[in-house]
Amino acid sequence: MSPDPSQTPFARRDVLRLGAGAAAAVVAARALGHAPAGAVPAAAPSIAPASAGPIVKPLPPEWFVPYGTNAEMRWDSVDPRRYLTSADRLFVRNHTSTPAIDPRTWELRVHGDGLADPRTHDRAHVLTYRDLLRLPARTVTTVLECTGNGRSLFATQQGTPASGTPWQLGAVGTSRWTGVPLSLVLRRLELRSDAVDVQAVGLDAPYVTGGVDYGRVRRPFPLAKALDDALLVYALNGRPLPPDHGFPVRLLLPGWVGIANVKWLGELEVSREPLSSPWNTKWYRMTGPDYPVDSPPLTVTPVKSAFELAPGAELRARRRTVLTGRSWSGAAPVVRVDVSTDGGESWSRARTRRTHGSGWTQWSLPWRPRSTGEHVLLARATDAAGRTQPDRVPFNDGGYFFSAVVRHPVAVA
Ligand SMILES: Nc1nc2c(c(=O)[nH]1)N[C@H]1C(S)=C(S)[C@@H](COP(=O)(O)O)O[C@H]1N2
Ligand SMILES: [Mo]
Repeated sequence: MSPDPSQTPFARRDVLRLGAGAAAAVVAARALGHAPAGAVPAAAPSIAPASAGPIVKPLPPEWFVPYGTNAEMRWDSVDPRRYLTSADRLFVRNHTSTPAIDPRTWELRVHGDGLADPRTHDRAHVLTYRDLLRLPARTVTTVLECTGNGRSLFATQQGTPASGTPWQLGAVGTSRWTGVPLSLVLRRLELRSDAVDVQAVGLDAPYVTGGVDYGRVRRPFPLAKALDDALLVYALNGRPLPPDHGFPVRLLLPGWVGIANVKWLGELEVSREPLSSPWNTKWYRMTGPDYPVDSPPLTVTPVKSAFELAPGAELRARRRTVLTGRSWSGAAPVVRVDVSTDGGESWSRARTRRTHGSGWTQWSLPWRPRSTGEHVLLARATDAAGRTQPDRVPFNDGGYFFSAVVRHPVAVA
């Protein structure tokens, strides 16, 4: 059958045959029924969406530590009985502000010379929210973590502060994400065999810092990742994406640094040439005396661990407590966690629970502190790829990838 030029590759008759998942139907009903408060009605797609606010969702102080347009999850608020991070507890990292986007006018523009039928931005292939919801979907459980998670530990543990949001360890979560495989969309559009890169562009306001306008948040990634496990995500834990987490659609690159997961996705450029943006050249690369000038953009996240305790948490002497925490890695499931309750002198293997998908691994270790005073807890994880947490990590200017074993003080009384 010859292609009908009046039909987009995502025309109704085409996708009905494939059928839409039940999740998509529910999400569509919810999201299209209630456009977000403050949504721009019937705005022309080229008009920048209004800002809904730096962060829209409530940030109760018992769950979050706020930093302007960012907020991290408090580890002492994590319930050891719950594996998933709920949408209302997931950290937020906004370069600017959460935009209000109307799903009825939202579109994803796919263009570039890497497509078999190359298109400029103005003549892009257009995918609407409804188109997307009608395509076959996949759900994955995976970790989402900011590249700079743990940044403050460069100062507190290694004495070399790095500039940027002073995250402790809470810029991370594990959730279930539902969306359409990007491979499916790209294969329908048909690629040239020499296409190499895809650039994802967000619809939030251009990022201006230090008097320089860097344009919209955007970051390229290799086509191989796009065709592997990248998803165009529209649901978080079975519900429409919340505004702060990218409504109506975000990119998900499982196992990769937070910045790769572009929120409020509006555009994908597929190119025969390597693409770049300040988000893979200026930021989110290792720079500093210990790194070569041409160090590559950061992709897969390292192995890390956190206790489900506040720093300096108070514990009772001579009473059995169960220390709990979680460890994660962007490369492979965590297979082993060792915990020390005496500042690293001796170690015990923690009991680990089942890892779901590429999510984190929960662990526990009973402990009966014998003496009062300050104790230092440590947890060191190892993943199935054989990567483990070092005692120290070389400094980098951006304060990225603090994956050293964290010294977690507690007060025993
Ligand atoms: N469009 C857009 N996408 C973005 C960002 C942003 O500011 N704008 N922040 C990135 C960064 S640095 C991180 S860590 C994650 C955070 O995702 P979350 O806010 O849903 O937790 O989104 C990424 N995607
Ligand atoms: Mo991030």
